[in-house]
Amino acid sequence: MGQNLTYKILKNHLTSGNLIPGEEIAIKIDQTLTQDSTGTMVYLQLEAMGIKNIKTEVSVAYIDHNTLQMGFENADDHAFIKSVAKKYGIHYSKPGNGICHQLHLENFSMPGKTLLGSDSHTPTSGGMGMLAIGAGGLDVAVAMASGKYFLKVPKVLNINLKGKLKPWVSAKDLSLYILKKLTVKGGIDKIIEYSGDGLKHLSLTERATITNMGAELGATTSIFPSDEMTFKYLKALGREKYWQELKADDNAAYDEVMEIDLSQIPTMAAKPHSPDNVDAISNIKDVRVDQVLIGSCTNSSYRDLMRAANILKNKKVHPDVDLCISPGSSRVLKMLADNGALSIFITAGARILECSCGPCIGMGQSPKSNAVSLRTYNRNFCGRSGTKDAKVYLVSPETAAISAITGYISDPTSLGDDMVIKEPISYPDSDGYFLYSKDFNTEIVMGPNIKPFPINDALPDTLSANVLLKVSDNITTDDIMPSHARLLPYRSNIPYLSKYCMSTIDKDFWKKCEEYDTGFILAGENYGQGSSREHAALVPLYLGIKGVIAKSFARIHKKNLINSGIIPLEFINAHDYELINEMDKLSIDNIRTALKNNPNKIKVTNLDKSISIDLKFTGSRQDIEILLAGGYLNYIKSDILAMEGN
Ligand code: MIC
Ligand code: SF4
Repeated sequence: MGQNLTYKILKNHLTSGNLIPGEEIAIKIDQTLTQDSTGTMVYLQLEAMGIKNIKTEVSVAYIDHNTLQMGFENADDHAFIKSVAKKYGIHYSKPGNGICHQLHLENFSMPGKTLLGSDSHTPTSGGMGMLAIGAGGLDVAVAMASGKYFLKVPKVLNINLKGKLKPWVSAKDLSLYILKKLTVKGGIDKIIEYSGDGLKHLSLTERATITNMGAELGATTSIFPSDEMTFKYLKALGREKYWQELKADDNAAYDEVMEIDLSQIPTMAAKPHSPDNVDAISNIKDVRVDQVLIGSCTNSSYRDLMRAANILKNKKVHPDVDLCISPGSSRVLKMLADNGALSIFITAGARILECSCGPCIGMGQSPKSNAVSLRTYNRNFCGRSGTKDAKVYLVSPETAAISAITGYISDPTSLGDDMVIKEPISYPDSDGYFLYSKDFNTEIVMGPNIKPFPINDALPDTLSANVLLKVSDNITTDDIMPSHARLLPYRSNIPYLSKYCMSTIDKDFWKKCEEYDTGFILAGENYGQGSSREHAALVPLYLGIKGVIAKSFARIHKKNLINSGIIPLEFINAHDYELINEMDKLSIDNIRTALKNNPNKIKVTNLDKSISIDLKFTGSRQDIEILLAGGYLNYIKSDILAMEGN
C-alpha cells in the first residue's frame, strides 16, 4: 500500500516514535503562529523558559482578536507581545492587518511544512498542503523553544470529493454538510485528508474554508494536496518559489474513507446553537433576519467578499437588517477598495469593520435581544455573540448577502445564473503592517494588566475533593472561560478572569471554588470543544480544580488540562456518569502509582454513595510524566535549559 499525504509530511518531520495510529510521536515544527488573546500567555511561558533562541523557521505573532481598545489593557498586551517578538525575532503583525489564519495563508503558509498555532483554526493553512495544527499556548511556546510538538498519531480519514458544486453552493455549504454527517465530535483524533476529481474545482481559499471548519469537527487538522491550484495562488502572491507538488500515493492506505458527490450538496445553514445543527436552507422557512455579518477566518477571502459584493451590487440592505463586513486581510481590503467593491458595500448600506476577528469573538456587534444573526463564521455557540438569547445561524457569504437584501433567510440559488469571480492573477503587496527585527536585549514591556500565571504542584498521591459542577455534553471552552469585549482584555489576568469561569452555567461557580478550595468537574461527551484557549484550564487551575471526569474530551482542551497539571479522566462505562452527583465527595487513592502502572483502570470512590467507579487516562506516557510533575512547564523547563546549554 502507498502512503497518504498526512503520513508523508509526518514522516518528513518525525523526530521520535513510530507512525502507527495511537503511538506517541514527536514532530519537528517549522512554523508557529500566535494571536493576541492566547499570545500573551504563550510569550509569558516562553519567557519563563529562559531560552535565548527560538528553534522554528518562521514564527508570527498576530494582533487580531483584541483590537477594541476600550482601556489600556489590550494595548498593554500588544506592547508586551511586540517587545517579545523583537527579542526573539518573531514576525509581528500589527492590528488592522487582518485575521491570523487568512494572513498566514497569504504570507507564510508553504506546502509540506508543519505549523503549530495557539488558535483552534490554525488548520486553515491545511488548504495550502501544510500540516497545520491548533494547540494550547504552552504547546506552542514549547514548540518555539524546542522545535518539537508531541502527539499521538491520529487516524487518517480520507474524504474523496467527486463532481462539482452546483451554482451558488459554496465551500461553506460543503463544510456544513460534513458537519451534519460527522457531528462536532466526528473528527476527534483524526486528520482529514481531501482528495478526488472534485479538487480541481476548488480554489485555494475555498479549500482553506473547508480546512478551517474541520476544527468544528474536532479534527486534529485537515489537509489538501498541493497542486496546480496551490501553485496559482502562491504565484499570484509572488511566493511561487515555495510551491512543491504534494499528494497521496495512488494506492494510499487510509483508516477511513468517505466519498462526497459535490453536485448533491444543497445550500445549508447551521442553526442555533451548534455548528452541527445543520439543515438545508430550503427547509428553513420564514425566518426574519436582524443582523448579517460577513467575515471571519472562515469566509473573508477575496473570492468570498467579491461574491457578496456582486450580490449586493445596485441593491440596498433591508431596512431592518444591520450588515457588517470585516475583510480577512488588509490586502483583501485594499483590493476591494481599488476595484470598487468597497463602494458597492457602502452604497448598499453596509457597515465596514476593521480587518480583525471582531464580532466572531464578541468584540462588538452583539446583536439586539432575541435577534436572528446570520454569520459567515464557524461557531454559533449560545452566548458567544455577546447576546445570550440571540439566535446565530452559520451560512455561506452568498446566503448572507442575499438574506441581507431580503431580510429573511434566503437561498442564493434563487438568484439565477451563477457568477464567476476570477481568482486574482496577482495580489498587491501588503507589508505595511508586518514588522520584523531581532534584538535579544530588547526590554520586555509589561503593563499593569499583565499578571503572573498560575503554576501547579506535583500531583499528590491522593486526590480528594467535591464535584463542584456537573455539566452535560459538548460544553465549550466559551462556557468554561467565556470571551467577549468585556473579558478579552483580561486574557493576561487570570485572577480577574476567574470570577467568570463557567458563568454561562453557574455564575457563582468561582465562589464555590473559593469556599471549597479544591474540586472536581464532572462532564458528558466532548468536554471543552471549540477554542484552544488554555485559559479554560489555567483559570480552573487557579480556582483549585484538580481533575475533570468526563465521558470524553475535545483534543486541545484535554491537552491544556494536562499541561496545567489538571488530570482529565474518562469513564470506562459512560453510564457511570449517572452515579455521581454535583457536590458528591470523590477520592482517588494512589493515583501516581495507578497512572504509572495502569492508566486504563483508575478507581474513584464516591464517598457519599460508597461506590467505586472505573476511570481511564487516555493520554500518552509523556502526558503522564507531565501530570506527575504538576504541568508542562515544570516538566519541560529542565529539558529546555539543558538543550540551551544553560
Ligand atoms: C475562537 O474562535 O474561539 C478563538 C477566539 O479564535 C479561539 C482562541 C481564543 O480563545 O483566544 C480559538 O479558536 O482557539
Ligand atoms: Fe478569529 Fe473567529 Fe477565526 Fe477565532 S474563529 S480566529 S475569533 S475569526
